Amino acid sequence: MNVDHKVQTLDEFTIQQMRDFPHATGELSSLLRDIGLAAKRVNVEVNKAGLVDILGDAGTVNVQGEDVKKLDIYANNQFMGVLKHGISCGGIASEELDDFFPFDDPVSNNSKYVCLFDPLDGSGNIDTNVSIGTIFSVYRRVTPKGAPVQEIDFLQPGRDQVAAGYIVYGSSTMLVYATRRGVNGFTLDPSIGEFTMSHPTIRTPEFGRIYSVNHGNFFQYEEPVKRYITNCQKKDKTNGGPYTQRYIGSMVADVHRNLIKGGIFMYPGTLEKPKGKLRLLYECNPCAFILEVAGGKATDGKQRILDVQPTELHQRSPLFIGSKGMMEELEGCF
Ligand code: P6P
Repeated sequence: MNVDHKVQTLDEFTIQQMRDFPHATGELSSLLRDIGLAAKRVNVEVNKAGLVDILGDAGTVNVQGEDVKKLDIYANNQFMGVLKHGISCGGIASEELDDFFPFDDPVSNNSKYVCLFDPLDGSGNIDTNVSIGTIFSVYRRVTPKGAPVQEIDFLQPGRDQVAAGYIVYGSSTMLVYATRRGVNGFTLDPSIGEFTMSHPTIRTPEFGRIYSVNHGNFFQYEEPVKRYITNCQKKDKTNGGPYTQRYIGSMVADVHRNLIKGGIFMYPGTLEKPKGKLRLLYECNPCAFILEVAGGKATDGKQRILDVQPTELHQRSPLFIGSKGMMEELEGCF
């Protein structure tokens, strides 16, 4: 009797990954299932856009000085809740929290991992029904177990991530995550309420024809960036083009499209904001980890994103990320 399912759910896949590792404790698998559960709860509220009074401004401002939408808070609390009551995470850092949050209970203090989140990236798009997303990053704690996690557990370079992923709440809801073993994508199947494997072993094309950048800042970018963007505009059939410019204004949606189709996403620094807008720890690092595992590249314009040594939880970084060949063309402009 064949009892193997053709299409694995996220839970089945994470358990299979654990079975493949004899020494696995199951903590990472459990943590990823917790994230999948919180994502399903957030998805229900995101899909109710406009139908409930959960949308709109929450009347508060987060550490970034941005108006916080109620869904930001809801999403933050969902991810915090499942991890605090799980067995795998000692504490989290989040775009919606001024400081890191140690769970500080006997089970959590003996857990192996810490998580960082952007609970709802692109939240400025919530009220106009544009795709938004959650981004997450997982590290082993570096401080001794048995006591609450400390800030140093969160200030690790991105190359030390154990896993990273995102959920994109779009025309369908997808969870994509990477470990060193590969990048896999799971699409939420509403008929069974489970994320099911839809994009196994994702590899990003070495070249694409999509470049994503906010042209409104063009004259504020440094010369090499302007040179690369101009080169993109000059592409035609004779030199690997023509390119098309696609920019949703929701990083998860832009990065996901380019991961699948090939392309480059850029959020450069500007004269006014040399470090750009995106957050290193819970936006740049997880996306960079995913792209590198999928065969792409990610830099801050000067160095590999994953090699940057963080000094602050909410520090910003310029970000250039995408297909290897396109990233090398960009690097040739510096
Ligand atoms: P701009 C959303 O607020 C976000 O953090 C990313 O998701 C998105 O890529 C970027 O900002 C858009 O910023 O300045 O181009 O509107």
